[in-house]
Amino acid sequence: MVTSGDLPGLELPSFDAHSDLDGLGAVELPHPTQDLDGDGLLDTVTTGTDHAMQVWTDLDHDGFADHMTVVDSGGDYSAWEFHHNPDGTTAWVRTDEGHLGGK
Ligand SMILES: [Ca+2]
Ligand SMILES: [Ca+2]
Repeated sequence: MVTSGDLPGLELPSFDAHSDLDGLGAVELPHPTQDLDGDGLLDTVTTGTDHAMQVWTDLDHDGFADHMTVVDSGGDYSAWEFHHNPDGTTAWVRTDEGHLGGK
């Protein structure tokens, strides 16, 4: 089990479901610890605080996160994708947001 305190070299800012990732830029995932899609290659790092948990996934294994999902302790969530624009710029784009069911 990996906690946020056990991620050497990974200094990701802490986000909640209402954070705006504008200007964040590429997020390096040098040491993925989980295999989210089950292809046998580690691709995902989970970080978090008492208030929110972030799941960063590097789907194409280039060492940089392509997706981020954040769920805060109140059940609100948002999902982001890292886009490479034709003009060479990059941006995080929110693809989903909402509230998890349950309590
Ligand atoms: Ca994988
Ligand atoms: Ca990637």
